[in-house]
Amino acid sequence: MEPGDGLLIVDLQNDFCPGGSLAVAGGDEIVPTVNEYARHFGAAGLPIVVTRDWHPPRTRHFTTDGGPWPPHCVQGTHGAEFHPGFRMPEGTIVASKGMDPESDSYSGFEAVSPDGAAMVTLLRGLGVRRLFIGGLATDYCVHATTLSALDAGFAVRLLTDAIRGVEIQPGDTERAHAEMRARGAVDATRDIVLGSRRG
Ligand code: VGL
Repeated sequence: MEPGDGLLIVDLQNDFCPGGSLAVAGGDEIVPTVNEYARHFGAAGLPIVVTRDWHPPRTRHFTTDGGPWPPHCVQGTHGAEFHPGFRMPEGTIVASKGMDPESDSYSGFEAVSPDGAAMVTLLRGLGVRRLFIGGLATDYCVHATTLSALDAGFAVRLLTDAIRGVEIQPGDTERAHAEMRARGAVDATRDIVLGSRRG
């Protein structure tokens, strides 16, 4: 970790964890590892941004309006809250996406900060050049976010011990992972990223 690094955690919300309406198997298992990354980035004074899916009750994203997914992460509901074990250091910025009822908004780069800044503007303003990405789900929002980050010119480290896939079709997660790698994302784990700072 060095100046220019930033942490981006995607959609670590109740509805994507076991018991939620669009649960990712083992989605909650990444929470302690995500917390460890967040603690280290926070202690190093490096930026931390978290996205949340933040849908209106009616959106073409939901099966109830002809879309692909059961209703999830509806604004103001328990399912839209972050996993209760997720510890966000002071200064963490929450960016919201999925408010447009006409758009799926898988990518965290469609999210906006509380003061309305687009993700790319926000990250550049924070001085981020290399983005460490974790969260849910590997084969949807993490995948889309990673490809957007690469397209926008950020170097990407994919935190493979802090992501999980939905795996609607067998192999989705591995295919997504392979594409992210092929496009330039580099796998990283706790030992590599935090190795020199543990203890
Ligand atoms: C997601 C499916 C539908 C995600 C969001 O966060 O990966 N997946 N909406």
